[in-house]
Amino acid sequence: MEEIFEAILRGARRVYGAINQGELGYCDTNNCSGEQQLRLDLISDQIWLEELQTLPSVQMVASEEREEPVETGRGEYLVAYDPLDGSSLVDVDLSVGSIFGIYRESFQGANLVGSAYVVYGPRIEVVTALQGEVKRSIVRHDGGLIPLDPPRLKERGKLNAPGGTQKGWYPHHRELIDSLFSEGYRLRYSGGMVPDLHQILVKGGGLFSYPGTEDKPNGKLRKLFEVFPFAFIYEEAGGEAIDDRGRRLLDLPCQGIHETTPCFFGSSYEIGRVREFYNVPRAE
Ligand code: P6P
Repeated sequence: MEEIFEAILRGARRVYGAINQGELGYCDTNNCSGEQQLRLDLISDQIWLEELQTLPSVQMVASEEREEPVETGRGEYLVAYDPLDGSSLVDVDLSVGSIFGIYRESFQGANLVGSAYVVYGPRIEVVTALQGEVKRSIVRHDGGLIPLDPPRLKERGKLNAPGGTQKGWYPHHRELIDSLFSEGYRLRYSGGMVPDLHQILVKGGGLFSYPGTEDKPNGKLRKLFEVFPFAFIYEEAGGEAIDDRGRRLLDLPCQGIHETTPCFFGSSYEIGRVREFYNVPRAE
């Protein structure tokens, strides 16, 4: 597993270099979720494939930007990644990220054994998680690491990151979001999943939600590349991560590698509020 995290550190600096190449524009292709691809999406994807495919511990990689997984060898791990999440925010110089889920045997939430994400912002930060351990570091431009305190979610926080097109929110979801604001929560939503979830994690708590909506009942965020890796990190940091039926996200089955799910990540108080407004009490 260590060699995978080392590859992520190497790739992070290469992707950051690509981000700073200038305006690269759009391709005339779409990804499997029907989103038009930026040249930066494909460049980042290629960087991650190059960094991961030669690792002896990896047998297969799957990318949000590729239809099918790529067999790379006979190693123990399968790596699913979102090469540059929120890439459409680069042209307005907002923070973006890369997300990694490390699986054993198959691409299923229950088989996730490690996660990591990179935030490309005023600095490059990397957060990695194994069972029982979350680490956070600044990546220096010379490749050195500056360790930071591990993030830990308190019982409840102050931040509310409500995703999804509000026009399509179900009434009970709107009531949930409004109830948090009426309790004084502050809006923190950039449209970039990685910085938005990183902010709540580092500031100690709150709620990030990307619900099912009338136009997208299964939500937008992808299980393998985005949802499962962050669910693992939030749980290891003392929080919770559930879907709109109150199920633990990491328990959800995954039939297709591009499947999406409604998702809620947060401190236990806020997840309790989700259960209340969605009428999905915690299983006894
Ligand atoms: P919306 C970026 O495209 C992304 O996949 C996530 O990073 C982000 O949380 C979400 O979409 C934003 O979606 O519908 O709020 O613009």
